[in-house]
Order: sequence, then C-alpha cells, then structure tokens
Amino acid sequence: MKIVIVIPTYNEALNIGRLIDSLNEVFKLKPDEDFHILIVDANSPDGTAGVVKQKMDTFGNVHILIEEKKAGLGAAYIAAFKYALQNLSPDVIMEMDADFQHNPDDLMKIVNEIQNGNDYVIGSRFTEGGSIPKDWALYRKILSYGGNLFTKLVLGIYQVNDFTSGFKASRVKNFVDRIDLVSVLSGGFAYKIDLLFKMYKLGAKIKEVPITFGLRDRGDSKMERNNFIDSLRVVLSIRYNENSSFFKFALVGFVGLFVDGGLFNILRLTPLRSSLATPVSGFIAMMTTYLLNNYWSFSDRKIDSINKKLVGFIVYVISSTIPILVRSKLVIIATSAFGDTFFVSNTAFFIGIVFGLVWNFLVYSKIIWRKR
Ligand SMILES: Nc1nc2c(ncn2[C@@H]2O[C@H](COP(=O)(O)OP(=O)(O)OP(=O)(O)O)[C@@H](O)[C@H]2O)c(=O)[nH]1
Ligand SMILES: [Mg+2]
Repeated sequence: MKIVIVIPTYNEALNIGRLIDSLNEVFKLKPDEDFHILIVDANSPDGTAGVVKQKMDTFGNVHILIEEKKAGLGAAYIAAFKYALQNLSPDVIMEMDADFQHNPDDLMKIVNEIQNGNDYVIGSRFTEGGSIPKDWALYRKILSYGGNLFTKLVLGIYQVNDFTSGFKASRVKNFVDRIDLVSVLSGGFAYKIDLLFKMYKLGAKIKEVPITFGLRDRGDSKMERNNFIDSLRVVLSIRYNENSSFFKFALVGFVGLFVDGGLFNILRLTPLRSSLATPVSGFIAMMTTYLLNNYWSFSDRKIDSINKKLVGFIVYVISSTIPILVRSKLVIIATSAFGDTFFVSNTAFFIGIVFGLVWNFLVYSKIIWRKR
C-alpha cells in the first residue's frame, strides 16, 4: 500500500526536519508499506522549504509542494491532495501537523485501522483514551469540545467525536478520488468538517482511534481568529445544502399562510363576503404554494408539462387537505376526551400542525416531486 502523509507547514523550520526523521524511524515498523511524506509549504519566510529539501537529499520518500503564499490550511491540503493524486498515485492519504502535536508514535494506530478495512480513520482527541492538552486555556477546551458536540448533533454523524482532528487517513480508491476537491466549503481550518462529511456521504467506513494531542513543540501558532465562525458557517451550510428542499418548503408554507390570510381579509370586504372569501383565498394560496414549490423548493425536479402540472396540482390539493381534516378530528377527539381548555385544544392543534408538516413534505418529496 502506498501511503502519502501530507504535512502543511508555515514557519516550521524548527520542527519539520526532526519530524521527517522521526517519521522515517516509525515507518520501519511496517516495512511492507510504501510510506511517503509530502510537505505543502506556504512559502515560509523562515526557510522551512530549505530544511525539507535537505531531507529530500537524504530520504527518497520526501516530496515538497510550495505554495505561492499562505492561503489557509484548507487551501494547502486541497492543493496537496490534488498534487498527490496526480503525481504520487497513493492508496491512502494521511493528514498530520508539523509541530509534534501529533505524536509520530500514534501513526501506526491509524494505519492499522486502514489495514483492517476502514476507509476513513480519525485520530480522535474526544474518544475514550484520547486527550487534549491539560495546559490549554479553558475557553479553548470548551470551544473545541463544544464545537465538536455541536457538529455531531447538527450533522447527525453520531459515531464521530472529533470532526476537526488534523491527524487522519483517507482511502483514495472510491473515496478521495470521487470527491470534487474544488467544491470543499472552506479554504481554512473548517475544510476538515466538509471533507469528513463528503467521505461520510460516500459511505466510507469510519473509525476513530484515540490520540494524545500534545502541545506545539516549537514555533508559533498559526491558528486563525475566524476558525470558529468559519466552522459554524460550514456546519450550517452542510445542513442547509442537505435539507434545502425542506427549508424552502417550510418557508413556502409561511408564504401560503400570508397569501391566504391577506387575500381573505381583502376579499371579505368585496361582495364575496367572508363565506366565499375563504375558499377563494385558500385556493389561490394553494396555487401559489404549488407553483413556488415547483419552481423553487423542488426546482431540481420541477414538473414542466401543463398536463402533468394539472394532475400534480389536483394531487397537491387533495393531499394537502388531508392533514387539515386530521387536525380538526384530532382537536374534536382531544377536547371531548380531556375538556375544551386552551392547553388541550392547542396541544392537539400543534400535533396536527406537525403531522401536516411531515405529511405534506413526504407527499411532495416522495410522490409529487419524487426524484427520478
Ligand atoms: N501550508 C500551510 N500550512 C499551514 C497554514 N496554517 C497552518 N499551517 C500548518 O498547519 C499545521 C497546524 O497549524 P497550527 O498553527 O499548529 O494550528 P493548531 O495546531 O490548531 O494550533 P497550536 O495548538 O497553537 O499549534 C501546522 O503544521 C502549521 O504549520 C497555512 O495557511 N498554510
Ligand atoms: Mg499545532
């Protein structure tokens, strides 16, 4: 197996040479595997690239990619992944920091799990046995732990505890080679979350192994101030992109409510009066939401022909009426059983609304605008 370990560097001249030496020692533990190191350097002014080039004379397995300028961690990794795929034909690509916060002795734990058939192995700080530095400021501990918990809940990937670990391995065949690297959502630190999500969507077998995340050995931190906001943006963008039809459908529902209520109050003042105003406003609201759903919420599956649109609209009206009937029935049953109080009637009403939301979304997304 050819394993390429990508290490991004910015002013790591004090660390990188020693890290390359340590890694080459560790590689001896698995002499059957073909280990390579690819340094992606952000044109560091401290001479990091020079140190790497010296090591390239000693070791045949060290490679370097020099960026024009510092462009962020995500940008560095994306460039390095592309370079590796084009020039090194790896079976596995690993990610690792240059500053010894990732212990070279933990490397084989990760490789072992790739050999065991996993496709994406995360050196995890937040799984049983893993740890973050005790010396970290409390805010950094809370941010790191809380951010990961938040990400887990929003993305719904419950098996992962560490979404932002920088020590990991990805299988290339059927996984990294199927990811559109240009579409990764961040050029900074948060690229990790999106890349992980993309692997997950491809069905990668994911495994976490505990690592001890130490303190930076030498040199200065390059952590960017906006990491937190950027990560939040990435997590929410992923959720939105995954469920955009649902969010749009919910918004269209609100628009329908306003069209219905607004029209009703206008028409009520015309000769139609209240009795005729409600079916008319209801019908127009349904037509409006139907068209908005067709051209916006489910635009990727929109119905084009007039005939199909008509049939779709009839199904839409019938199916949308069902939760309204269910809701009235629910309120009647509840109030006659438990008394017609504010709490009872509104609880039944609310349950009816939730049922209607789920029912309509299912009928719309699975029947009227089903994926073909
Ligand atoms: N090529 C490149 N490398 C970077 C960039 N930013 C950070 N790095 C490297 O990425 C790795 C992680 O960055 P660190 O500054 O250690 O970030 P951190 O580990 O979250 O922060 P510390 O705990 O303070 O070390 C290090 O090897 C850095 O040299 C960048 O913009 N471009
Ligand atoms: Mg670091």
